[in-house]
Amino acid sequence: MRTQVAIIGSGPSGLLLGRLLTLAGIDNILLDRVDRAYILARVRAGVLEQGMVEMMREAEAAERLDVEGLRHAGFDIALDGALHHIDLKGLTGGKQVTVYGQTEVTRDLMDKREADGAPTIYDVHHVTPRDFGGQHPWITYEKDGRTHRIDTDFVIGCDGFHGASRKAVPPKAIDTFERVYPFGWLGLLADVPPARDELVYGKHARGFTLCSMRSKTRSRYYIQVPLTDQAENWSDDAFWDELRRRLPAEVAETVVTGLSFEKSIAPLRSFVAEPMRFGRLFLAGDAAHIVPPTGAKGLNLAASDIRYLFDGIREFYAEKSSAGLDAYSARALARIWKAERFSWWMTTMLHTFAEDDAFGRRVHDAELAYTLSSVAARTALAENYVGLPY
Ligand code: RFL
Ligand code: PHB
Repeated sequence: MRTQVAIIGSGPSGLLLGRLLTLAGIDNILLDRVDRAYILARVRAGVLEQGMVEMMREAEAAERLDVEGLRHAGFDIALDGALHHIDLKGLTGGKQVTVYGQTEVTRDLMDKREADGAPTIYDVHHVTPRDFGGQHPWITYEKDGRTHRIDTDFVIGCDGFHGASRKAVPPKAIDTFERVYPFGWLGLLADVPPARDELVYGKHARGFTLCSMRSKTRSRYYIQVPLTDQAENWSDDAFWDELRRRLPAEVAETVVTGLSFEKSIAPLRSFVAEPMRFGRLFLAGDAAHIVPPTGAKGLNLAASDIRYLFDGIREFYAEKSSAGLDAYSARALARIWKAERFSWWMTTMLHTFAEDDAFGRRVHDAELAYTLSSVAARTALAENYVGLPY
């Protein structure tokens, strides 16, 4: 088999790139180690920056997003029993975010891909990029007990943090930077109306909370838990009680409880791999970087990577120039590191750290108190939250 671009991973990064390439007349194959239903069962991001929304429009996949996405002009931070409003729109000169689940983004892009007749090969094993240091890379993978080969111009690793692409790079060619946080987020999804119209990020002595949503009838809540906790040991009742205990009374009173249909614990991690290009192998999205979810940046960073990468690939075929591809890693990393900083900052400011001494606790509290009290600090928060320019 031969294709112009072989993409490993059919998450949002791979699907978005695939769709843009198909629209540009560049043929591509997507490979994933699991199947469509499994990918669509993963519950992840919920907040889209305007740049991501515009990428979906460019991909001609935003019909449903434009109708069902909820535009949010701000959010609240809960502290010491009170709510403090962050007026995103007012502080950024009119910018907003859109609440629309990653699952729906993925479904919309998969549906377009199927309508395009563009190939996706699911349930593949042992995907291995080969000879990407030269001009003629190829991939091998196993499916149904047989080994297959794809010859290609480029291999794109969109296979997430645990994928095979980054691991195919010789360790001495790659630098990694990592911070693992000493807690996780227990998330719950339920078909109940959200507590409020906007998101609430809460800091409390018992730990962080987040009140989010997927729609006007579906809520997504998170609470900070120790990494030693297991989701199956948290009953719905225990979750709702703990959530309400950490929220100001005016929010706790409006939390509508109900049966959960998803409950899981996500660890929090910051991670960057540099560079993001190795000859004709390119990394994008979670394959190259991870942020803790506090700043809602992971999916949005995947979108900016795909912006730079797609422009580079298109330029390569249309103008026979590799300038965009040569610049890809540096352009992407410049934006990634700013989002890494912001996500780390939001995380340290809003969570409780068991190992903090009294000085550390006071400084974290002062960081938040300052942010809430200063227009300059709230403007910096808002500017980062809505998304820095591409
Ligand atoms: P994905 O989504 O992990 O997709 C990778 C795909 O690659 C496949 N794969 C392989 N295929 C073949 N061979 C292999 N060896 C393979 N290994 C893996 C996988 O099956 C999968 O289909 O990466 P991608 O496309 O880069 O997308 C990144 C986003 O998923 C991620 O950054 C966000 O979900 C992060 N995130 C959030 N981001 C936001 O922008 N806003 C948010 O509000 C937000 N909230 C979140 C989040 C992530 C969370 N979790 C669970 C980590 C909330 C949570 C709780
Ligand atoms: C979500 O709705 O899943 C969500 C929203 C905002 C975040 C993280 C996750 O910062």
